[in-house]
Amino acid sequence: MATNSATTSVSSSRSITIAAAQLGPIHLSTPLSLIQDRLQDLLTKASDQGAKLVVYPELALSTFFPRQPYDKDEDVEPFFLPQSPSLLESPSLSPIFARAASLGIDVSIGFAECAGPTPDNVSSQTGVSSHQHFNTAVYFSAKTSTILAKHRKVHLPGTTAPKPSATCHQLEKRYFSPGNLGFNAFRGPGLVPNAAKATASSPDSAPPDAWDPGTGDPILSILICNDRRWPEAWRCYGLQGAELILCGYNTTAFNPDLLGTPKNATTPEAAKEEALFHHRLCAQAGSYQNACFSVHVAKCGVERGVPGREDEGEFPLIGGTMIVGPDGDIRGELEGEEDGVLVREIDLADCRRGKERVFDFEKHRRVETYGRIVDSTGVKEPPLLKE
Ligand code: ING
Repeated sequence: MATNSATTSVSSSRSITIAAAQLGPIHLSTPLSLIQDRLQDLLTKASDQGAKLVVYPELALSTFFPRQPYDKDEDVEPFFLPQSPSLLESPSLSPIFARAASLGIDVSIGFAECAGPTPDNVSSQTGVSSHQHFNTAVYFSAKTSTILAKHRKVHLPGTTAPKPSATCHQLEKRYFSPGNLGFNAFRGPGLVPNAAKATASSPDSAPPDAWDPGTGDPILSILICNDRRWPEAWRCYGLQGAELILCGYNTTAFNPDLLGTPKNATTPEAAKEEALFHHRLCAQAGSYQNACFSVHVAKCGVERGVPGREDEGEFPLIGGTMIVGPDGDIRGELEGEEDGVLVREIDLADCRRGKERVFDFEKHRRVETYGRIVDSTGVKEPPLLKE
């Protein structure tokens, strides 16, 4: 069990001790009960180090099943959590939430969500399922014992159909619909003392200038894996004053069919190093450019298991679990690719420097020049030059 903690001697009024709860591989054959034991064990380890907020990876309740081509609904459905009973009562999640509530710890966790039958006006991803499926993460508040927020992964990498020649696949577009909830920041109650609260004179619909920015309950946001590669996603949260972004991921270490083979990274080892470089680049840039903390939590190591076949198959996932500060600085990174917790005390007041100077959006952004960002989905090149 890799653990790593560092605490500062002086706590400020907006300090929170947070934990990244990294998971080693979950194989196709790993029983849910064992996964739940591992999640509980990480919660205990984080609690023992004083954490008040624990972040688990993307798809933390199953193997990364989009690496395999499934054709039948009944083969895929078992990976998904049904909405009813409510997620709070879900047999898969409720033991974690119950323990978190008893420890007074907030939890963010990723899983495959079944949102019920596909509405008539929505085409199911590829006909693999008659249900609407999302790659989802929720935030559970210990103070209120409720699920405060849900994010459905917007950016789905890979393809809808397996490539015949591919050795491993990235089929999230086959099994999930793009997230339909957008990017909505939310506040976490009970995490910092003396947070400014809505009062009769400044009800929760009060205009944003009714209170000093950065004085309310912490402004939290959720990204899932590939979302972190898209600056637009980060900026949607930055424009809501996000102070801490929670991001779980399952990132492949070697998948030439998905990523191509760069000239300088032709071996699996070199490909893994490149994947780690891009992971850190996205995390540090996103935090810096939006003056916010971010915590990135891996499910990592080599996942195994191929449905209907004896051979185990190998799907290597990178580690790189880390906590990044609002200046893009890495506050801590976990070694290894097994279950482990990275605990850090962070002071949200550190965000003010960037938010009130270099990235004071109100002062420096020029939205009248940004039209292309929402008007164009793909690239439109300038016209060719004449001879
Ligand atoms: N996985 C990967 C991710 O975005 C990927 C897919 C890997 C895309 C490497 C590009 C480069 O981290 C998921 N699950 O999104």
